Amino acid sequence: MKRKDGLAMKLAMLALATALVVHGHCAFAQGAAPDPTAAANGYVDAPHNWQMWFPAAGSPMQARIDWLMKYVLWIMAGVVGFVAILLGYVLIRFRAGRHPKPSQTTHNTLIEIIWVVVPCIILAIIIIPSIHLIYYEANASDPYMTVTVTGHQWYWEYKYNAVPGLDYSSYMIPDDQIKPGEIRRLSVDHPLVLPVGKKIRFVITSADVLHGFYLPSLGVQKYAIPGTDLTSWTTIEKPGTYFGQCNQICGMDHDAMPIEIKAVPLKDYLAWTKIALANYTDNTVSSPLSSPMPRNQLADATR
Ligand SMILES: [Cu+2]
Repeated sequence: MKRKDGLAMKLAMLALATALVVHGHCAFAQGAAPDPTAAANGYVDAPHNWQMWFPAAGSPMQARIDWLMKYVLWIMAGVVGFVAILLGYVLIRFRAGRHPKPSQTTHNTLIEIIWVVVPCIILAIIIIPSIHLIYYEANASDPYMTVTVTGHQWYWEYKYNAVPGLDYSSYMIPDDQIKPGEIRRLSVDHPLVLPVGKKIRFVITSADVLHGFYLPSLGVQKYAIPGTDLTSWTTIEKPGTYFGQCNQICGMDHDAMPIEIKAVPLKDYLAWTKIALANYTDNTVSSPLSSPMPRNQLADATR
């Protein structure tokens, strides 16, 4: 009996010690350095079911693109509506039953002047804001920072030109490893982290085939072409998580190379670069989460 008590006491002490260690470990984990990209978790920009328009603009570029799209759309709706009304009027008013003997008129100088001048005016009011936007988009000068984006089959590589050695790969998280808070087929293991309120230039290229670097809510869409650098830029207005996708068919896993951006305040971005430099140097990050061909494995597993 006494021996049993001793054993029970020892077990109780072991349990207490284990609990203290586990608690201590948790306390340590909680007390660990805060995630510098946490500020991006409040606002999430992702596509949703039955989405009809562009996503909410996250940059001045996309706000202008959105405005121009709607401006041209309403002009177009006016032209289509006007032509439909004219056609309807002609069909009813001049139908054979009502007009058995057709008019032989072939010229009307006033109408001919109108149908030349009015379309010219419509083209002018479309082309002026369009050219403004093209020049605005093309001006990638004086950025705060430049990121070289390289498309690979099938992942993206991000190189921070101003932070020597910061160059890493970003892979989609496979469907079976998605955790709460992540979005299936959009979330990645290592997102692109950028500061808000700063002009960011992207130099976009490819290591193998054509890819497309497309960020719908930030107004960026450029081909990634092997051997060629194309330039685009954006300024992200508020912290958040922004998603994009490769939009140039690039092979079997074209849909498995999404783009995830964590936009954070400048001080958080600078804190993140230090952590990233210690962990993501010289593109040595090969994802522990996925191989470059997750679909292949899936196909093998289900065969
Ligand atoms: Cu691609």
